[in-house]
Amino acid sequence: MPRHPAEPWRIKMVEPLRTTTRRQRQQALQAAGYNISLLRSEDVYIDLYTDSGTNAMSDRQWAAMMTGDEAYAGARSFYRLEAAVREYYGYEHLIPTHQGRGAENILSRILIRPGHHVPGNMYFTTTRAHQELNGGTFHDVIIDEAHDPACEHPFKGNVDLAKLERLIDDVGPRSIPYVCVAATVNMAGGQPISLANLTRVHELAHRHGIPVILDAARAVENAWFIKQREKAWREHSVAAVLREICARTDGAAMSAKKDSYANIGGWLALRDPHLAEQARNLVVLYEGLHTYGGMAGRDMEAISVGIAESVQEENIKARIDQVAYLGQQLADAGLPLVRPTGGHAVCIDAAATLPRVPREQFPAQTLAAALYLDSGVRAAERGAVSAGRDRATGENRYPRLELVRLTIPRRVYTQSHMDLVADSAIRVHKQRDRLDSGLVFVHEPENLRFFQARFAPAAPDSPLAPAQIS
Ligand code: PM9
Repeated sequence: MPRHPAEPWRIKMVEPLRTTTRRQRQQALQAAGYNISLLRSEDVYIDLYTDSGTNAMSDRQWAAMMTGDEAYAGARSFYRLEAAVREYYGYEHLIPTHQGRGAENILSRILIRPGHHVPGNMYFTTTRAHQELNGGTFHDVIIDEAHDPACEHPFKGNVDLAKLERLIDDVGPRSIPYVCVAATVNMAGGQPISLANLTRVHELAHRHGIPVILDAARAVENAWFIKQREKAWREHSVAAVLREICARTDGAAMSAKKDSYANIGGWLALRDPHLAEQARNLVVLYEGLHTYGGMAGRDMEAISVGIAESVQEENIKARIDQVAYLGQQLADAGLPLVRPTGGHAVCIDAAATLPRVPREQFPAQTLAAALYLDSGVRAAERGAVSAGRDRATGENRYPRLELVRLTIPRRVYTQSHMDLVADSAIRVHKQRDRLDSGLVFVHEPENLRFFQARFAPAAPDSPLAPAQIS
């Protein structure tokens, strides 16, 4: 068993977990249409669906919430948040939003027009949805290595500059409203971008008058990887590296539900005062006043404190180490994973695990259902179901990465929970040959279908089918 460093916190309050029998899980899975997104959380034992809004807040955050200023206009809590974003991320203008996709909506509405092209280092579900809803076309300009789960490249989030340059030449800089850079890259398994690469992206984009917008949801995790893996930044603090990342961008969309340990909230930040003015004009339509943007004053307090905690080295180290601990156990047992282990999740290569399940029967959705059935551990599907359909052709998109994402909430689960997850994932892996068919849609929503879709086993003898479960 690998040794694991002690967490830099102790537990002050606990929430009981509910265990279930296999029969109860089978019933819950059926009721959820075989979609782990539709399970009731009370039927889940260890919830690794997401690290978004599921983090444990600190005593400092809870204390700050009591000081929330709930004034409709001009709340003190907004100005605290604005000061925290200026200090740690370095952006001048802050537009608060209810969560990340609120920021993406406003950003896409002010910058994207029909016929525009938006390059990015791999798509993200909500980000691309808003780009497309505003008439844009997303172009993946990430390095090829990011699409290869086994590749050990230390910065699989890097942009392929040749791909970006080719797109600029092909469509012209005037039809590219911005370059969208995620740090880390969620759909690649939480893989970081290097500062050297981001510097070149910024130079190339600015040479053509194109702004660079950061998806900052997990930029602190990215800063940690830069400090570990990029020699020039080894002696710098995570806080300093975070500032350097942001300095190479013109603004950021942020889901504060990730790095900042908050249960809800987000923001859009911009350097350009004219764009910020346009964003403020929209925030009052879609989110709330420009000094709360859909958040309560107490939420803004929790985020302000969370931002400062997020860059504390012992916190970020413990977070990444815990993810690596789980990853190491699965790697040692021979599970095919996205390598190296990323910042927020361990991702199992479901296409490699279940080679006999056709892609149109969704191997990752199938494997996630099997894992839940085994132990009550809920993972997330990050493959073809998440990728959705091409809006022009209506065809399913089949990304090369067909992943089951074991996403670790921050400061929530212990090493023993990770051991239990590893045992279950390994057990399911050992029985993988029994899964030779997958799932088919019985209900498919138009937008972000992975959240609310319903499925049925493709074959009556599937181990997931009711008759097969003892
Ligand atoms: N990410 C995740 O589980 C939450 C729901 S899945 C759509 O990974 C990035 C990189 C994210 C992200 C959410 C958002 C949207 C933007 N960018 O969920 O709206 O990982 O706060 O943020 C989820 P919100």
